[in-house]
Amino acid sequence: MPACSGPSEAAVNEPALPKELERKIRERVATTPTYDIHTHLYDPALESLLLWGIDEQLTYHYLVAEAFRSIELPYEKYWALKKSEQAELVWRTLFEQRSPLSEATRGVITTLHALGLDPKKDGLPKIRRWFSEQKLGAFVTRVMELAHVHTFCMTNSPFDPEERPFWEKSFQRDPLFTAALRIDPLLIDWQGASKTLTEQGYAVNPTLDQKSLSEVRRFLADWSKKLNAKYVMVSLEPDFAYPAKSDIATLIDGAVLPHCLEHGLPFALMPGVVRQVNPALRLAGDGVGRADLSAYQNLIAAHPHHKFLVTALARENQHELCVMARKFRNLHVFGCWWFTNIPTAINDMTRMRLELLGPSFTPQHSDARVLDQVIYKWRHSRQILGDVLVEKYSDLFRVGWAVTDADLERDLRQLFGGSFETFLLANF
Ligand code: FIX
Ligand code: ZN
Repeated sequence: MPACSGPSEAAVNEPALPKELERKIRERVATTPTYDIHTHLYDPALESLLLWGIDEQLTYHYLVAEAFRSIELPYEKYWALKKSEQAELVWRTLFEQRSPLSEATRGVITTLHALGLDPKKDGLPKIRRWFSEQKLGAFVTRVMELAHVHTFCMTNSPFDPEERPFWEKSFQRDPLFTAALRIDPLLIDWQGASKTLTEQGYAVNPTLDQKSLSEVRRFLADWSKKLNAKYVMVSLEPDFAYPAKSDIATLIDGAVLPHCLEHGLPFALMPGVVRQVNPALRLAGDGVGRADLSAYQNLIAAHPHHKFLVTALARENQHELCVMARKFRNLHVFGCWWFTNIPTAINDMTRMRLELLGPSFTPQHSDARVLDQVIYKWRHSRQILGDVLVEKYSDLFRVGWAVTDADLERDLRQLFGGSFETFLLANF
C-alpha cells in the first residue's frame, strides 16, 4: 500500500480554470441582472417613504448602532437632533475619527465611489449638494443600473399608518417595485392587531374563534389583492414554537396558511430576531438569537403542499437550515439577512449552501432601507459570490467538467432570482 502523501499526483497537476474563463465568470456574476427579493424600499409613488441621499445613508440604523459605540451623547439627545445633524455626527464619528472598516461604513464609501464622488476629498457638504441636484426618477434608474437590479420586492404593511393610506387610495404602480404582504403585528400581537382589523372593518374579536379566523383570511385576501403580493412575510423571535397552543400557531394554521395555499403564495419566515434588546436605539435596537428551527421543520413537514421562504438571522442556524432545505422541496432558502450580511458570513453561508443545495436557493437580497445602499449591498455580495463560484467551477474543471457560457448563464439566472420566480409558480 503506497504511503499516503498530500493530494494525488493527478489532482496537483490538473489544470486550474483558464484565466479567461475565470475572468468571464467574475464579470458575469458582477453584471447579471437580479431580482432583489426583500427590501424596505418603496415605489417612488409612495413619495417620502422611499429613502435616498447621503443623510439617509448615514442615519441608516446599522450606522447609528455602530456610531453609538463611540459617542457618549445621551440617546434621547441624538434623537432630538435634526436628521442632518444626526448624519454629521455619524460622519464625524465613523468616517473622520475612524476608518470605515465595518461592512456598513465601507458600504457608504463603495456607494459614493460608484456614484462618482470622492468622500475623502469632497467632504459631506459637497456630497450633500450633489444629491440635492439629483432627480428621484433618474436616480432610481441609475442605482438599478449600477447595482444590476431589475426588480425590487418591497415590504408592505397594512399596519403601517404612514403606508396604509397610499394603498387605500391606490396609485399608479411602478412595475419595478413588486410587493410583499408583511404581517408581523397580526401574529406577534394579536390583541393589538385585532383592534386595527376592527377599525379597518373586519369583524374580529380578541378570542380567536372561527369567525375571527375567517375575517383574518378576508383581511389577508383583501391586502394580497391590493398589493398584488408575491408572498406573505413575518419575522419571529427565536422561541417561536410549532405546533403550539398559541395565537401565532392558531393564526398560521387557521388563516395564514389556508390563505397562502388558496392564492399560491409562499409564506416567508424570518426566524431569530430579538426585538428591542436596547429600545433606546429604536430601529437599531433589535438583536439576534439562535432560533429553535425544529418549529420550522415541524411547520414545513406538516404542510407539504405549501411554499415556505426562509432566511435565518443567527449564523448558528445556517447549517441546520440548509439541511432542512435538503429535506423539503417546498422550502426555499434565501439571503444573508441583516447581521449575516457581512463578508465573513456571506462567504461561509454561500459556500455551504452551494455545497448542500447546488443552485436551488437565492444567495442574497439587499434588505435595503435607503435606495443608494442597494449599490454596495449588491457589489459586495457579488464579489464574494464570484470568488465562491470560481472556486466551485475550478473544482469541476479539475475533474473534466468545464462550465460553458450556456451553463454559466443558466446557473446565474437561477441564483439571481430565477429560482425564486420558479418557486413562486411551483405547485407541490
Ligand atoms: O424584519 C426585517 O425585515 C428586518 O430586515 C428589518 O426589521 C431590519 O430592521 C433590517 O432592515 C435589517 O436589515
Ligand atoms: Zn428586512
